[in-house]
Amino acid sequence: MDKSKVDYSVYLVTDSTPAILGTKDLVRVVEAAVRGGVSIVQYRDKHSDRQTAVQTARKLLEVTRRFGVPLLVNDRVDVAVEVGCEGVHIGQDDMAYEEARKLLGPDKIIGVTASSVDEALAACKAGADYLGLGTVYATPTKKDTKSIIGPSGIRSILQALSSAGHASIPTVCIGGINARNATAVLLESSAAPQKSLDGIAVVSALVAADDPAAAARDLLAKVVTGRVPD
Ligand code: TZP
Ligand code: MG
Repeated sequence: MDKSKVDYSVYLVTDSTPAILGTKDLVRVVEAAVRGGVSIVQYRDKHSDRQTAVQTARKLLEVTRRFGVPLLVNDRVDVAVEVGCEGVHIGQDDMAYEEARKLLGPDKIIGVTASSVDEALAACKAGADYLGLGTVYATPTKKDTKSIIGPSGIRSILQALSSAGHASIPTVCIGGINARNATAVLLESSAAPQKSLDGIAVVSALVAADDPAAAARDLLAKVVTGRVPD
């Protein structure tokens, strides 16, 4: 995989809790969502033990490889190393970027969460491959979320990235994004002509959907219309 060619348009972050997944099978949900147009998947699982996480990541990797989309693991760098997936996503309270890079090597994708201009610039300087910006809107999916920054907060970060010479780092936003608000969020977040978002990251809009393939198709259409060219 050439990490400079990753498509961040519709970024699926998984959740295995009954409140969001219901009684569905996670691997089937991911497969349907990827069929519908999801372009990158992050396996996020805050509850399973290591062995279960490794098993699940392997099953997801079998699906994502079949469709040629990258699989990242949230937080658990050791799990990503063990299964050999395409990379990780780390937050501000997780393993430091430098340590993750040492464990993963130069070719893997490391994404970093940023909620402020300072965090975004620091992640860029460290060498992050992409940024997850948010939280855009409060969401029941992540109750401990630090800062709700709205589309205007995203726009400030994009402006600062551009001014600091980091206009080319891919960015997605996360938090309360769904098919109803995706187009508006993309437009309102944009700091075009300097810098716009590359895509949207969602949990419940896909994982809780009755028809994840249709939901992914719908989100992709919204991204295609809402994304502002730089
Ligand atoms: N990080 C910030 S908000 C969030 C994460 C993982 C959860 C987003 O979930 P949803 O269901 O798309 O609002
Ligand atoms: Mg984390």
